[in-house]
Amino acid sequence: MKTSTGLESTNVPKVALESTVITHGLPRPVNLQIAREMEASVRAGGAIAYMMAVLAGDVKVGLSDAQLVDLAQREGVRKCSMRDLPLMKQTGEYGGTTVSATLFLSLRAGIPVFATGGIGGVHRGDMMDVSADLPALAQFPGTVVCAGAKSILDLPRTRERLETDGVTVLGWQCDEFPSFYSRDSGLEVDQRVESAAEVARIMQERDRLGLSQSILVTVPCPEGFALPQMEMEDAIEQAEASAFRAGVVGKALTPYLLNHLAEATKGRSLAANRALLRNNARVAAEIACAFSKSDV
Ligand code: PSU
Ligand code: MN
Repeated sequence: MKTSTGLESTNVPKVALESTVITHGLPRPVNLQIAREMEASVRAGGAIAYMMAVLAGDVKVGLSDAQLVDLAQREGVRKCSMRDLPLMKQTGEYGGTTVSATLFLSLRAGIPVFATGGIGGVHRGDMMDVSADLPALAQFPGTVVCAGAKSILDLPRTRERLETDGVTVLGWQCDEFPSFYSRDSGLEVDQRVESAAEVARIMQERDRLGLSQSILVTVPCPEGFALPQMEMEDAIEQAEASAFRAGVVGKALTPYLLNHLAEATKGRSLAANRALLRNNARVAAEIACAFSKSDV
């Protein structure tokens, strides 16, 4: 199949990578190192990595290392969600693409799987602050490999909303919906899966049925890096209170909270974030390989 970007969607395993996590979700200079590690994990898993981003107004499906370095170091990069996509050409801006934008762009490019850290969802405190990631997951049939939702969200409401929207939530060798830094949450997944082949079969069946929703493959943070849920809950509550006092809202909220958490955990949240991003990229590559074998 020829896709709209001209990329051949044959059975070469491909994995897209979300770039907002690089441009806005991680501090410098480690953001660049982690981006490279994610690409290396995808390659080690036998797939081609495509970092998705917008450079000077143009959508890019895969970046050269020089482009990646520039994006990771650049000031004033836009956090490019679905609503921002049609604006970028006009403004000529640089953008890190969020889960919603990456989902749309990767499917348009014929890439069926992408890896990220955590999806957006329903924010704590402000139930009207709902990420565009949720409607995008309901609308587009991708496969998103993540460690659950961002831990700073209202997880029960986010989980509920995924159910309402018909998004299939799989647990990668786990029974509970992971809570990003922590391996558990008390919330259930729809189905536990043990292997990439299982995920590939579920993707195929979704496509055969003509369903339009995404499949969310939730992968717990690797043991040894994961943090206790109780400790993170306390740290998140303090970060939320601090953001409220400082009047931080909207797109600025996630970067503010994540910085606060990294300080509160003396860098352990960042180490967990790094480990889970690498791991998610590897799992995504395994799934892409399994799916490409069945996708002829
Ligand atoms: N998870 C993180 N860091 C991030 C994000 C998620 O640990 O920076 C980004 C992702 O790109 C996600 C976006 O799609 O936050 C959602 O942002 P919002 O809540 O503003 O929709
Ligand atoms: Mn929001």
